[in-house]
Amino acid sequence: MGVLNVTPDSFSDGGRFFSPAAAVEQGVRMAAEGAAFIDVGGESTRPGAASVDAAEEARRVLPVIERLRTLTSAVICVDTSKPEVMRAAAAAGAGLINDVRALQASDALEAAAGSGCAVCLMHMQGEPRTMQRSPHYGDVVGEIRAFLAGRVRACRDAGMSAERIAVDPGFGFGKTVEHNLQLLRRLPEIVADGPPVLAGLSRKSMLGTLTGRASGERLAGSVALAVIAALAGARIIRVHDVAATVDALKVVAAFRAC
Ligand code: 9MG
Repeated sequence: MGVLNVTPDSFSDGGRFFSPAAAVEQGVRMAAEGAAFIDVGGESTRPGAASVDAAEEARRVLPVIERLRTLTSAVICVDTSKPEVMRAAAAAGAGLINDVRALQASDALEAAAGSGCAVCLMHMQGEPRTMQRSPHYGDVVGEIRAFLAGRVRACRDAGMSAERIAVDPGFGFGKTVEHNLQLLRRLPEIVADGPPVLAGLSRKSMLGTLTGRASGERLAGSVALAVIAALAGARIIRVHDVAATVDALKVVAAFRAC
């Protein structure tokens, strides 16, 4: 899954793809590099980012989704928590709703269920603005598994078939580096719960801690984390650097097949 931030302020590529033309070009490039999904977001979820209303978010993402839908065969995803944006994005051709709030906003579950889209339900402790202040868990893996199971149940109760649902432990969303590493090591337990698992680790701040590198210099670390996540059973890897990750995942696939 290629990351396409149509925002002025995302943590690693803020502003680069803010114009629709630049965003579409980048989406087409990522699809050509092998991305099966393009995740289009109009509001940054980095700690401290400004919030955006639904009308502005829709204004940013809808033209990009509509255009990419006609130019690539990749599934176009909308990265949003807002029901209005979910409905409009589905009408514009999005096939997957990626919600870092796991459809907990008012009316989001109904909007997603009625859209016909697949969904990705992510775990987050707290809210983006404050989530990294003092994340705390008794048992990080157990708590996240229980949360995701509850959200999958809510989606099933709202009428979604199991094939429409993926889950994501939410690396970096209200987690310390130690939490992230524990989640990665014990990812097979989350995979064993059933729904396909998405892992988003690309360029995240844990790599700053582990390597000392700035966000634009984290390619090697991001690919290493993608390989670990894939070997642990993650089915979708959300990344900024598609070409390098696809090469690495081809190696993983060959290794697993032999
Ligand atoms: C929008 N977004 C930013 N990071 C993410 C992650 O790790 N997973 C998912 N599903 N979405 C994310």
